[in-house]
Amino acid sequence: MIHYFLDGNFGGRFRVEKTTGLIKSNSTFDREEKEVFEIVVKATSNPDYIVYEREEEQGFSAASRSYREEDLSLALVRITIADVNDNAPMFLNDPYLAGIRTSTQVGDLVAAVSATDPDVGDNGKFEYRLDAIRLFRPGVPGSVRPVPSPFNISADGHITAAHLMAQYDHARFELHVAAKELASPFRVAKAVVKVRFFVLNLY
Ligand SMILES: [Ca+2]
Ligand SMILES: [Ca+2]
Repeated sequence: MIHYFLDGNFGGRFRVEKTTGLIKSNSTFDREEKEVFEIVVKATSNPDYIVYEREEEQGFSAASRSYREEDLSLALVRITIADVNDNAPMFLNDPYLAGIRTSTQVGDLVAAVSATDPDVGDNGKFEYRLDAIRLFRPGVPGSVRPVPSPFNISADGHITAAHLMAQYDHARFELHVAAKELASPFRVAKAVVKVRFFVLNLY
């Protein structure tokens, strides 16, 4: 009869069934915390085999310290934690402040926003969009939504002018930008970009 033991406990995240050799988990996992685990399983006819716990040491994992390739009673098992989409995108700044000139042309860069999502693959992908644009005119209470949109946002978060900006001189804008996940549950991160015109110093 063969008995199986984890050679080293490695934080107790896994256990092996002594008689079947099935490896089971003792805990929950988060790929963003640790993606790959290596454990060593010992097969022996000794039901009272004594396991010595090993810790990570000097850059060698506990598994690499107990595993010896020439010992055929030992198996090195590499366990990769699959990703779940458990992180929302996040903007690196909020709010963003941008200054433009009345001479700004169509296509000129106004601001660059950036978000991150630590998940991998589709779980880490998102798209930028402009949710709302508010235009504040000097001397006019409140704000209006300019139509058509005076700005565009690109796939890499670059906000560019879609109109000549001279018509908005002395006004200011608030752009509500979003980064929306491309995978379920499609979380949305939001940030505000405040756009003002540079004041020219005339001497
Ligand atoms: Ca995500
Ligand atoms: Ca994840």
